[in-house]
Amino acid sequence: MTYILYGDTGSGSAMVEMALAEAGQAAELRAVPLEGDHQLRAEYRAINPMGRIPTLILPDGTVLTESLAILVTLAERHPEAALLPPPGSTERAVALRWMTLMAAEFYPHVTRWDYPQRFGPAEAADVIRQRAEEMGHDILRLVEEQAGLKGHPPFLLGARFSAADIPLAVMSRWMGGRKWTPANCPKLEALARAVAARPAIAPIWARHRLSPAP
Ligand SMILES: N[C@@H](CCC(=O)N[C@@H](CS)C(=O)NCC(=O)O)C(=O)O
Repeated sequence: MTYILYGDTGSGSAMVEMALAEAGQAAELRAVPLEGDHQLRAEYRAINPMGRIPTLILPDGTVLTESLAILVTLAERHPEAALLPPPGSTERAVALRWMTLMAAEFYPHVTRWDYPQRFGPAEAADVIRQRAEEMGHDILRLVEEQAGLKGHPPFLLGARFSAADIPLAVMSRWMGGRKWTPANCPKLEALARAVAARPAIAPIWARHRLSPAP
């Protein structure tokens, strides 16, 4: 059996596709269109009760949800790809810090931006959306200033690419980020461009329409 990945164009499943490609792993892609809320249908919720994508089915049939858990698991299962520095290393701790920030703090703002009606009355939707975008941008600014990015070399860990670069790059495109990030976070933008240019990732980046700026 191979990996099975549930996802949609432009969604968080792009990050998992990129990690799989960097690890040289094939995956069967199964579409769960967010347009029309297919992720909330009973047949998909039987797989991922949160009604979210991505979901990765491991070759042994285990259901894995949560993008952070998926990326770390792929790094652990394919050590030859060196998607993360070794357990116990300082570099791994740094990678996990910023991966967790993006998954635990940034991603929920994306939910508020995408689905403001879940968080308040219809007349509050614009305010909820705008605040989610501002708070997301605050996090990207924090990454720009505090994550030790140098611009050159471009990655979180310097010259060494890691799985931590994937959520930083992909999420920096969301919530208006295709325009906002190049204008406001040059080091994060350099990281995103370097991730987008990686041979294994470039076709996935293009297919998920992560650039150019709209
Ligand atoms: N905590 C989840 C969040 C996943 C998530 O919010 N995915 C979005 C797509 S990028 C989604 O499925 N949204 C649909 C919905 O909330 O109904 C993760 O890290 O994987």
